[in-house]
Amino acid sequence: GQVFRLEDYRPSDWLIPRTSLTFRLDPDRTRVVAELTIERRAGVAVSTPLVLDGDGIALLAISVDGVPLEPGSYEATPQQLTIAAPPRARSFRLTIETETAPSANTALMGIYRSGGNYCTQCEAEGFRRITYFLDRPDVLSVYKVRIEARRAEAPLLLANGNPGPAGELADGWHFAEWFDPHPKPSYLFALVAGDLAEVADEFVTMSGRKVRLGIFVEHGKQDRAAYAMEALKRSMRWDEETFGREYDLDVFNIVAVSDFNMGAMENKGLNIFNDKYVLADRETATDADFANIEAIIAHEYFHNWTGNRITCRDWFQLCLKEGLTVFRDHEFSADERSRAVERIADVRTLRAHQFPEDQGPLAHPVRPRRYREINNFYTATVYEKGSEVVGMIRTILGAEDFRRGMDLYFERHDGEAATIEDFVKVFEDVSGRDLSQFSLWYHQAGTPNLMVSAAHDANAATLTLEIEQSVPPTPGESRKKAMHIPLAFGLVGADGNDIACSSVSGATVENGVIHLRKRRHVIRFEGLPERPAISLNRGFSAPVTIAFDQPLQERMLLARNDGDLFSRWQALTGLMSGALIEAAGAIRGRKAAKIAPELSQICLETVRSQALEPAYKALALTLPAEADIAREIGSNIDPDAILSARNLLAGVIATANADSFVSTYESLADTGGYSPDAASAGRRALRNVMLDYVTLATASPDIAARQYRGAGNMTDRAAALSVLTMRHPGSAEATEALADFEARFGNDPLVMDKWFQIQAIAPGDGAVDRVRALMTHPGFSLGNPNRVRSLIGTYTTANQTGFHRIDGAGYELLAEIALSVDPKNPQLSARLATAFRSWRSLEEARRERARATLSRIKAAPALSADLRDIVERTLA
Ligand code: B3K
Ligand code: ZN
Repeated sequence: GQVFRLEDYRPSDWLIPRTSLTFRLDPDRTRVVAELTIERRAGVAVSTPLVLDGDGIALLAISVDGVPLEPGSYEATPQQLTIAAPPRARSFRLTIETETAPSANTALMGIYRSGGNYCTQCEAEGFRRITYFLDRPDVLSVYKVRIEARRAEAPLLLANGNPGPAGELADGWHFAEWFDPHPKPSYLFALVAGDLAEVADEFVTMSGRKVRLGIFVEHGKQDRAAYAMEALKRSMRWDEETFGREYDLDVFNIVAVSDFNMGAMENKGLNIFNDKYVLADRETATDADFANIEAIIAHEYFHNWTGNRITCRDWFQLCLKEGLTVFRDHEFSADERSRAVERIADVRTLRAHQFPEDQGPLAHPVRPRRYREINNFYTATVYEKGSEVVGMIRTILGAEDFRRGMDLYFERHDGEAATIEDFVKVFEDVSGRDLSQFSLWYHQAGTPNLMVSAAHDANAATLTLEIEQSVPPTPGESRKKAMHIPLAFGLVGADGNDIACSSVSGATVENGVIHLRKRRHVIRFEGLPERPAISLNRGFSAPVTIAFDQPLQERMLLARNDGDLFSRWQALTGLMSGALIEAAGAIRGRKAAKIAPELSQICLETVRSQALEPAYKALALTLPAEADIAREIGSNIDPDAILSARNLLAGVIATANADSFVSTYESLADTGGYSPDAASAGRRALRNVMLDYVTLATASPDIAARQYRGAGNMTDRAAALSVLTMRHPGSAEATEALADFEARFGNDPLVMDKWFQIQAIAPGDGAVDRVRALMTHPGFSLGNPNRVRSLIGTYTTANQTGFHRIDGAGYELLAEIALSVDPKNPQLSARLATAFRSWRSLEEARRERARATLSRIKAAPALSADLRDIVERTLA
């Protein structure tokens, strides 16, 4: 496939200031008339040909300024339209009529059908499946859209911008027009037509303008959209208050569809959502679902400024909108919920998804320099690490200058297609700081590691910290430069309080942040007669790994007392990881594994604390996932030993604290009322963590079965079901609960996704056959991305022992599925195949099986560009 390179960027010769589209909708023969005002860019030679992008386009007619083009004066292939000698006038009108079959579109890019409705997805390069266009984000156009449809089939007709005229046509057809005054790139185009129910509301902006809000869902599901609407209004207010950003159209619409390749899409004024991230009520959605809905509604809304008003010059700049918008949605959730809990959750996500990417064959910089298939770059690195980089800019500048920089960004680049350089420059300009070394975070792939050692000299009353940074090699980048790493820290005294230390040398230290800029720093703190416990990377100020052989006593002090709650959590999690790695090693060497009793004790103190909130306690008591432990071990991974170690540690903590955990579980009992708010969700989270421990301690399914039967909401029901299937697989209680769940929710695909998910996680060799059997369930379909992700995605990413079965049967199953999905939906098959990304860190037998399966996929005929790209990079 073709390789696209950042350095090859050049502006388009042609512009399209105005686009007028008319759709005549039909499932099999949708007609599209595109009337484009084409303008030669100043300075471009008159003889320059016009070349428009297409993807599978069937051309019916073409004219220039109303005159049909002679055959031979243009060349139209499904992939491209070329007019070798366009008119000499600076600007002309090009009219293109094409036809497309939405019902045959299984790739879910361009215009397609979902649940009997028409909808579109154009990012990144889907618009070229609708008509020929300059389908690149730096070509901004003002769109007018007219939709014609049979009223009986599609009473609702939506597009971007503000509504215009609408009315009846002959033969039961009708039409609606939409006009979007804001110039936008084609990837933000959207159209929806069909029969959906509307939940309507209103928002008054900071300057007093009324905005009509609509959320469109399947008939009968209106009640389930109430939370999303609430979240939307809170997002709109928050962006005004926090960033001074006001909404800019008369209407804001959200449509929920059930066939969607990702979470949601920020089309101007018409967000299209995976219904999983809109629909929720107590009976059908968990607290995690509610939190995701809040975050994604906010994320897409925030794109209106970071993405739509200011868009990307080219797709290499994807993190310009995505990293920044993730940063904004994280901030929103932190403000609406609990900052410490949000931070811990975000870092867990980063480590679970971005770290393995950065440490494996798919590693790439936050701003990549080359790609073959852009759809494969909507990654955790671009999104989550991209957000961390924005967070570090704020840490370096301070909140005030950061806000001034954002203000300048909006002022300077509104209406433009910008670059990462533009973004970094505004912060340099407002602060007078040099961020050139810092910019390596955008350009250099890999997770930096800090090797830390500490020495205390009681006589001199000094503490010396030696910190050496290194970035491991990544594909195509063997030599790395030293980065600017803002490392927040604290020195904690024996009483648990922070010690102020004003005399530091060896690195710049500002407001509790060490600025590492060289490969090696020797940092000396003076006036410390006693050795404090060193709390490093507070708040996770930099996305790095740290190797620091810190004395156990210090780590326990931090796990009990660190004033920074993120770091307190980190200290406890670190102790758990240490114990798990040791136990996994012992189990593999067939030796007895020992667990220090203090660990259980700290867990108990954490649960009993009066000061800590339940959501924090729940996170603190959750053991690192098997994949986390595998990542920390790093090589020669044996998933079975890791699972055994994890069960061992969970059992030790459960048994040591059995009584106390039972009473905590009981004290948090559901008293009937239900609210999805963060505090209530935190209590449920803690109760459900306790349920797992209590189930382990009692070695009985009784309490979980009781919780299942009495559950008043989906959070408690799904948690009980999952404890039953994990801890007592095959028991009468588990079987009964699974059957009950299916009987209750069999007709609700989104809820059945949980049922698939819970069974996909249950560990061990039996998982392969279980997943195969579930694939024949009537509720399952390889055609729907949500189903595939729930069953197959969960199995391959969250079931380490099941997927990495030593005989390779799990890999073969994934290959089979990826190859059968690939011809229909390449984005989905490519995403599935990323489950192989850490194959090289497995122990030898599994590694060889994984290699064989990957090679088999690679050799299969007619792979999509998407899947080929992932498989080839993974094997390279
Ligand atoms: N911008 C979209 C993602 C589009 C993915 C295209 N393959 C959703 C988001 O990040 O908000
Ligand atoms: Zn986004």
